[in-house]
Amino acid sequence: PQVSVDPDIDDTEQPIPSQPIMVLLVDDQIMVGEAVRRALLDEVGIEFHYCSNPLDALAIARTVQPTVILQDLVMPSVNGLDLVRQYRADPHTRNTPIIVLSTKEEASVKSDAFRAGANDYLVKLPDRIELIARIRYHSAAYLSQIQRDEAYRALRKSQQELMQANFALQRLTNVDGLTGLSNRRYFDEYFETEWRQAARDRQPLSLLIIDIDHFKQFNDTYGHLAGDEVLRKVAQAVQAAFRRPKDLVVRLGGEEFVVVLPATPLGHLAMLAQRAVEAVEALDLAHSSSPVSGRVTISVGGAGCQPDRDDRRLALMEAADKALYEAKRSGRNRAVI
Ligand code: GH3
Ligand code: MG
Ligand code: MG
Ligand code: MG
Repeated sequence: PQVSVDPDIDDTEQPIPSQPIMVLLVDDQIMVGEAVRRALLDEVGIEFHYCSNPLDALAIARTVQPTVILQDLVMPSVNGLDLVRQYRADPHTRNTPIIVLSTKEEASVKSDAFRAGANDYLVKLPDRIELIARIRYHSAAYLSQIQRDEAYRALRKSQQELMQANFALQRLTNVDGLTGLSNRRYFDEYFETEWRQAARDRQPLSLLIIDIDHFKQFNDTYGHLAGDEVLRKVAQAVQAAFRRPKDLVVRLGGEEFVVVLPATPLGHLAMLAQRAVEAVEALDLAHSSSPVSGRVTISVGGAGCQPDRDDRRLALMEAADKALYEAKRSGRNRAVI
């Protein structure tokens, strides 16, 4: 059955579980502490913490994690403004709303408090209604900011996971499982792209097709697993022989490989193909049933051209294939361009 999803239902509008408001009052006068405690006594959802020694304020703020700090300015041991600056510098209280509570009414003092990082300023002792309204207002703003931050982090995390999954999928789609080289699917894409780029840039494009010699006999002699190991080693050696960033080595299928060489003129091709032949010979892998040299060898066919129309692309493949056939026919373990 179809599950219908109502686009008008917005998850973000579901009721938010109410978190308790935590008030931390820092004031050296016990009487102020008592007055605020009494003011908040019957308030639902407000928890009150009081700190009379400003030297303990930062440590208490870190443990209590208040949703709002009520901060006195004039205290014997510490300047309240310095304390406000310290809350702001501390990662635990960097964004915690701070309401300064002070007997001072001068504009310049208020201005200093705001500049130090306070969010609000109340002259002591404010009336109960106003105090509670400000506490609720600042706490709600703070808590919903925290929720937005968490939702944002969750979003970022799922975006990252999606990107990783995408990356893994790309790999599965484009990479040959046995050798780790690019596969035929990716070759088709890359060859087409590079062909068009070369046509635009008026740059030559070359191809090498590589085939392991007498590989059927190798499997028959040493077994399929040993054959797989040879495929991996040959792939590695050929890959290592082509170092330019745009060179692409592909396992076309079976024991056949192709190398795409953008911006490579035909004149360089014989040398590059020979490099691959020698790299595989240098692996020195025994192949006793090979009539060529008793070692695993490859034959290489190469062709290059100046790309123009799209429909000539196949002709380049065919030319390289023909050259490979010629390399096989003339004795293997060699390159023909
Ligand atoms: P030639 O020198 O003319 O290329 O002879 P060849 O035996 O290499 O050519 P042929 O096309 O007759 O045989 C290719 C062999 O490659 C057949 C198959 O057993 C082997 N082969 C293809 N894919 C794999 C593979 O994934 N693993 C292993 N072990 N062998 C493979
Ligand atoms: Mg004081
Ligand atoms: Mg073959
Ligand atoms: Mg072969």
